[in-house]
Amino acid sequence: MWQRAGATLALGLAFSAAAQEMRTQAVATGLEHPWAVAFLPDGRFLVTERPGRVRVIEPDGTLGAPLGGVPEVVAGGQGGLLDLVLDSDFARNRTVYFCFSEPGGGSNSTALASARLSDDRSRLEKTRVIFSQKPKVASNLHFGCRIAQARDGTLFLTLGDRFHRMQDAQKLDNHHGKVVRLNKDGSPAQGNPFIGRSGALPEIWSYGHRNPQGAVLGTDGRLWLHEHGPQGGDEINLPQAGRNYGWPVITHGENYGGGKLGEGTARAGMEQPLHYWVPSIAPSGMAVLTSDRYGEAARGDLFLGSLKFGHVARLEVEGGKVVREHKLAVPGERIRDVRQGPDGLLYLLTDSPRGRLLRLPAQPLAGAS
Ligand SMILES: [Ca+2]
Repeated sequence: MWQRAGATLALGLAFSAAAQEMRTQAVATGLEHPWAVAFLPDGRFLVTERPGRVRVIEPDGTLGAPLGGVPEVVAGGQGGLLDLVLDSDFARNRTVYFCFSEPGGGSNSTALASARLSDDRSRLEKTRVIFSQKPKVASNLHFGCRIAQARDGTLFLTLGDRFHRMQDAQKLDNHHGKVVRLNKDGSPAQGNPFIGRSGALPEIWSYGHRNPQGAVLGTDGRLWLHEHGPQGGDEINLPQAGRNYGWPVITHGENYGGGKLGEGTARAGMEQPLHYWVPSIAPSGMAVLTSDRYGEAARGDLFLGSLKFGHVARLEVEGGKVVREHKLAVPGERIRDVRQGPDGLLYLLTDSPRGRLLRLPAQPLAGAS
């Protein structure tokens, strides 16, 4: 079912009902709940596994030993070692950023670390936790934890509401249900909207989020984000500085087991999503396609994984709006991550105790002539 906030199909927004089954190639197998994949300049891959490992994968799919230098993570539920990205200057500085569930005082929270990949690729060096979400909570849910680096080098990090603390998403004195924007050393980035406001944390970029597990920089340099709704109401947002994205006051979802949540779907001062799903697809991972490997019309589209329905959602974007949705079927798989490789092809991670790194070979996409 395809819907768009504030509009209906009567406005002429098209969608393709049938899922197109995708050809896939397995690059690597035997990964335990892989969460994020990055592409090293030499053709190798860097992959995180949720229980707390980072591995190098050779171009032929051989898995390397877990890297040293990874901090202790709280692995369990949705938590563990989660996202990882290369610094935009990785070729020179070999710096990576990764986020994870950080223990502390019997509780935990999302944290962001930087490290250097050793020259022999056997370990992470100079590992440093540069930011910790506050406060820590005893929960194994809703860590958020996607990283996107802006063109100016600052880092966006998505932070979940930790499930038990959803009301915190509307308050600025904590990091629950927020997007933060940080310098490479973890300090608040210049220009953040709440710097200098009493009672507000200076790292905050936007708020009123629930559990964002997808973040990517668009071709226009803006941050695109998706977030899990409760039962229905997964959203696409373009988080802007200082804006309130509504959770848990407004939502297109409902309580688990049914029942109204919040105050409905709209309220003054709260942003509407660009796109939403009822029922939920449970989105994770997101890429913007900049290549022409799947047909010229697919260039510039968003691709995001569905944990629930075994597909990749392709969203056609025009003028900063989502205008059409297509489903690319990858039957039987929970899709945890979607990235574009340096070869212009899309790569997926499947969420399973025997997870895989998949490549989508060049193939025309339906409706992408
Ligand atoms: Ca919202």
